[in-house]
Amino acid sequence: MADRLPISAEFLAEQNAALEAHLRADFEHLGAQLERRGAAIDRLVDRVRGLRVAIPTWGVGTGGTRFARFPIPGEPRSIFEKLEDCAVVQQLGRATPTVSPHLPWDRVDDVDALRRHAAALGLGFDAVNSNTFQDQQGQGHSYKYGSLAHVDPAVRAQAVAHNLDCIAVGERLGSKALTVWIADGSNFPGQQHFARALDRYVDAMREIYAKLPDGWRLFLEHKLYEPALYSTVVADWGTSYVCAERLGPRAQCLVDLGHHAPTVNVEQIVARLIQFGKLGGFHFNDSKYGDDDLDTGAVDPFRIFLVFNELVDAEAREVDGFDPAYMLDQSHNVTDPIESLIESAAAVQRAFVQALLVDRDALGAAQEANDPLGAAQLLREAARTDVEPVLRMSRLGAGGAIDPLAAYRASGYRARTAETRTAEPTGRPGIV
Ligand code: PSV
Ligand code: MN
Repeated sequence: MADRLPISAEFLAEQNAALEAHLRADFEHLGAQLERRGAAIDRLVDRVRGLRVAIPTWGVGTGGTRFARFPIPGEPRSIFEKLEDCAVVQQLGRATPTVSPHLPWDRVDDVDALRRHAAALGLGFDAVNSNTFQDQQGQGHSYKYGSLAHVDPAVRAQAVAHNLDCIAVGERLGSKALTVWIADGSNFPGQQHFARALDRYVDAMREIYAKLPDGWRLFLEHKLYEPALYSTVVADWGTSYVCAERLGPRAQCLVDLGHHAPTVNVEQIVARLIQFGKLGGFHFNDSKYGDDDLDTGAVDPFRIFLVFNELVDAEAREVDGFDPAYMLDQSHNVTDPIESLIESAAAVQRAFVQALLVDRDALGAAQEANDPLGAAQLLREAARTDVEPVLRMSRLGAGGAIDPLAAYRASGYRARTAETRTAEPTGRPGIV
């Protein structure tokens, strides 16, 4: 149980007391409106309370671009401090009880101490992310020309060993999945043999898959480009799907919303992966141009609503084995990351509740009757419903803040960490 939450319970109660009467009035009003549409508001509160989205440990540090990084005073210097910031997001927002660690960025000597530290802050661990896109100090071989798909078997062996180490650490942390994203690819036409590179990747992944502990899943994260700028080995969901299929039932595809060509229909990809039993999970973020890693829902909230429309549809149809893991993956270059993560977690919850409001029988009927506008209208009606009172009531009931962003700003948390976290960070999160 959490025994050292970063924000005091008294402060939180004061903040909520100032907002509760208005919330109750708004909630009652929305409840009456939704009732006319056949939806029970209390049920929506229960549903949103059951939704969990993991925070990426690297997301609590200020990110950067390849031009510069602008650190903020008080940002975390170690994984222990990162967890404290994650705990603030969870304490106020109550949607993010787990963190997704990245190794070796989060490597510590005493893994059990890390797990205890997290538990004391009310946090657990979600999927572990491996990192074979950077060279680490003392490493025998370079990843400059790739990792799991490298032409040299010694480099592949090193990358496999790193992934197995991630599993070993993850087991001690209580994780149940490994997410593998490789930067392997090429910058020049002809540089890499497309088929051989993919074969090498699958063979290396087989070695990792073979060592998955019971109850674990292996998530394959595809990405169209960057840092490789001509081709990447696992470029798209189709490649990811075929690889996951070859590996076996516990290998599934992870969809990072920013890892596609700008015009790709991501919600259809999600639907396809669900249909083929291969949707493992998400890295949520938003983008305008590429892998921008902007806050979830910041640019195009309708897109994440459409993704959740597919997820809720799958759940309603009780699709066999449907159990996606929800995680954020964002880079915060101009904001306090805690604020961005609070808002992004709320954006995920909002899209979920709005998708729950879609009248699925009516949608099915409109589809069968060839009524395009009627079908689109059903989605729009759900997406433009202001479900904020549902999110707020859910947080209040779960011990969080009615308005987590306002509570965070009033708490003075960052000013406090600026006083105590004075030395330079020992490591820094990646910027990819
Ligand atoms: C790659 O762009 C990615 O989305 C992968 O998930 C990495 O693990 C993460 O970003 C961290 O930089
Ligand atoms: Mn990602």
